[in-house]
Amino acid sequence: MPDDFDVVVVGAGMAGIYALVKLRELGFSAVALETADDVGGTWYWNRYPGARCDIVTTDYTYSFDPELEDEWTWSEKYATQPEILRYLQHVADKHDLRRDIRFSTTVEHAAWDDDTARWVIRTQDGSTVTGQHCVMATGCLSAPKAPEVEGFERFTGPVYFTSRWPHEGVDFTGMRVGVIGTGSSGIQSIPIIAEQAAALTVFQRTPNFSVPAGNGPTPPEMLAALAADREQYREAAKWSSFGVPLPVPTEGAMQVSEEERIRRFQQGWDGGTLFAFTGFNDMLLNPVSNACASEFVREKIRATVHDRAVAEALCPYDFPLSTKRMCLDTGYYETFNKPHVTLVDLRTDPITTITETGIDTSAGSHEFDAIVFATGFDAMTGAILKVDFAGRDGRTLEECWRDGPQTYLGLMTAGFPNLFLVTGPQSPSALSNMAVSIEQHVEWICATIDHLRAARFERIEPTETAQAGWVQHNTDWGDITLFPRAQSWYMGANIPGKPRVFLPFVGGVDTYRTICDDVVAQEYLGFSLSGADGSQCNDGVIRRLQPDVQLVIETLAELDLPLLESMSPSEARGLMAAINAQRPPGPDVGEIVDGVFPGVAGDLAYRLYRPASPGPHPVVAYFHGGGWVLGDAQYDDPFCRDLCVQSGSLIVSFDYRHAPEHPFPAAPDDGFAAVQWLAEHAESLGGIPGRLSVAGWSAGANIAAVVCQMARNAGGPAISGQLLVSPVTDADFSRASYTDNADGYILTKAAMEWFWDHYADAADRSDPRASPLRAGDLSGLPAAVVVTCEFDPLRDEGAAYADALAAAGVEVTHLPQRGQIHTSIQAVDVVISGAPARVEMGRALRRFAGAR
Ligand code: NA7
Repeated sequence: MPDDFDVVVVGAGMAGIYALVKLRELGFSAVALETADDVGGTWYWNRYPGARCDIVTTDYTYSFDPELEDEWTWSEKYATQPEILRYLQHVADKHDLRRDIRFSTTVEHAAWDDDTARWVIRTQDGSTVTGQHCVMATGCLSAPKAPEVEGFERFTGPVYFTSRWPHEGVDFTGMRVGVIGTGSSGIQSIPIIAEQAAALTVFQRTPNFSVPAGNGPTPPEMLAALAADREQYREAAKWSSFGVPLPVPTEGAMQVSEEERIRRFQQGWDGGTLFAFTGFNDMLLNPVSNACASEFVREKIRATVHDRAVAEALCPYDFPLSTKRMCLDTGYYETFNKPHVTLVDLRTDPITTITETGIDTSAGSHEFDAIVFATGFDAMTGAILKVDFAGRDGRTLEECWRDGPQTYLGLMTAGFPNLFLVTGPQSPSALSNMAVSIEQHVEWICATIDHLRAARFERIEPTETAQAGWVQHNTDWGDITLFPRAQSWYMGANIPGKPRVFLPFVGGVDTYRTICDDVVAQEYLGFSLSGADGSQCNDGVIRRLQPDVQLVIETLAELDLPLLESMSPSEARGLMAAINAQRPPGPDVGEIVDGVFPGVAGDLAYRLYRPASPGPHPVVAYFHGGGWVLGDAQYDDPFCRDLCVQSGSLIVSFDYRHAPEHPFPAAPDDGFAAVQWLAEHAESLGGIPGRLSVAGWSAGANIAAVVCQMARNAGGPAISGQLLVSPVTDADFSRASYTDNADGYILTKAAMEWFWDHYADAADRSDPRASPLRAGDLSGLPAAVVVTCEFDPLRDEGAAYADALAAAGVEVTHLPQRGQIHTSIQAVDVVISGAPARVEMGRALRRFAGAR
């Protein structure tokens, strides 16, 4: 009979240690299986010279045992590997964990036996243990990458890997040493190896950004913040973005003067932390802000390294700052001023082979006594996939993850019941302070196992729906950042053949913790729980909105604004003007001209946006949103600028008379007058005569659609296309999107009723000039692009209009927008996830112009 446990933990590093403590506390039988002959994980293996933590060590500690804080005093701001290893050994000893750890034991294979509801786990010596649950505490950066350099085995001298450094240390005194790799491990070890070696050659494939660590005793202000109120400090860490309490920035880097920007960059630089550039809130979102910070660091490199060519070779240009993990160094760049240190830039002089005596590059041969590989890890998935997992249906984990990891919350995988991942892919993991993330995961996992026991369930497993939703959400988060622009291990790009997907969850430790808590609060949403007595499954997707849309909704909710329907039109107009004043301005255009045109009942304003390119340009009549009640020609200013830039067209945003002062049909009548006027004046405005399209958002899209029908009915003017963004097309509140999205997504059903009540009498609402979907004949209308948003009460009527146009033979493209709400798709520079749709809209207008 194999040994049987409630829980088998794989790994006895920081995560495995805490898992054992917690499981024991809850009365579960547990064993940890560990390859090494001691605890420590990362801190057991990575013993290379200069190996240190890159999070201030007082933050990189357990919080579960407050006594530890008194028992342990860290000697430095960034503790060395031996000191951190001693700390972890101390914790293991203090909690008497070693009796539950089997050292020198490597898990090779694990198969789920559904009949017994147990994982059958085989180790390298052929022995087997079973456990109801298996907890992978194998770390994110623990499976070293293969050397991947031709001729690797030929070198006759010693070869060292930073990730598997000899316990007795290495003395490089008097040696000629080659180091391959300039990530964190290379950058930490190179200055120290240079102190010993007679000659050091650094082989650099991609230069990295590194900030001086400013190491020394822990800064008194950090100790004081901890000492003042430890509990509060730890709580703040748990609810922070990175697992470290930091001030939350409120400004983007481009919102301050250059002088102020540089001042704050310098302040961050002097602070000596990984978070040197988090003083602005857009560093990982806005390429322009990021480029400024990148150049700041490059300037520092140029100012430090004397040889200009070497300095330039050390300057990173290939990826935005922080999209590969930032490094912290002690004298790294200065090392290249030493006469015995040489840099080989592998981008211009690649390695051709390793030989018996050294390394050949395309430009020559380098002789060495020792070679050091600091070439990194198969990050985040490598250590998990090293175990050959066979799940419920016999499918292997490797097979299921062939196109990238499939997880729910980074905690579990469908088809693999009771298999838990600590800081797995698609959780904040490597983008956070691991100590904080490990504690959160271990606590969530243990509470879940405890819940199963209490509720008499034997198995838990995510549903395919929940998992697919989470994988999408994780990708959506990555996509609004600059991370996918780097060939990094976050993207799996450092391993040949590894799928290129963004691995960690980038929404922040705080957001992630809220999500995990929400899942539990919603009866384990997206998990299926089963046992002899029955089963439970509240299936669903935990986050369906685009991440930035969710943030906008949360931010507005915090403002606790009055409901639209509780206000008078003039109060609503005042509120919207105040909100709009806070928006980012949108992109620069060539020129903006304000003017007037003759509306049906007198002059009305327009605002013209001219592209920077030489004219004449195609012309677009644009109608703003605001439910026929709110707004003016400048109401959608950022969106109009963006449309102008994206389409290369002259956008003319027209005012029209508003309800309730001027109810239906004043708005479409003015809209039609505007289009007629624009057709006649296109040339004098700098447009191409005859190249006229219409566009609008929301009620403005309603006007645009109606104007197309009016122009068709009147025999002109000729309109070559209509871009309808979240259009109102019908006064029918019974469609599913009105029920599904009645509330909670900014534009509510009640608000739409309020708009309609001000705009049109019941009798008028079926007039096609109010509800264009009601037109008997939709044939002969201009080509249309209809954009609808998933969480918009107007979604289904927009889709219905697209369908009806298509049925009438009109050329139609329908662009449904996943995870967007009525007000998000045109929110330029606020909702980044809407940017691809805005590019599509620009293309549509270009197509219309070309198609005439
Ligand atoms: P990293 O950060 O993955 O760095 C590995 C380095 O090795 C990096 O500069 C790589 O260049 C380079 N590398 C990898 N393979 C090769 C080959 N075949 N030829 C030349 N150069 C190569 O690993 P680290 O161990 O330094 O740090 C890992 C994390 O541990 C770190 O981020 C901290 O969180 C702690 P590339 O950039 O791929 O061109």
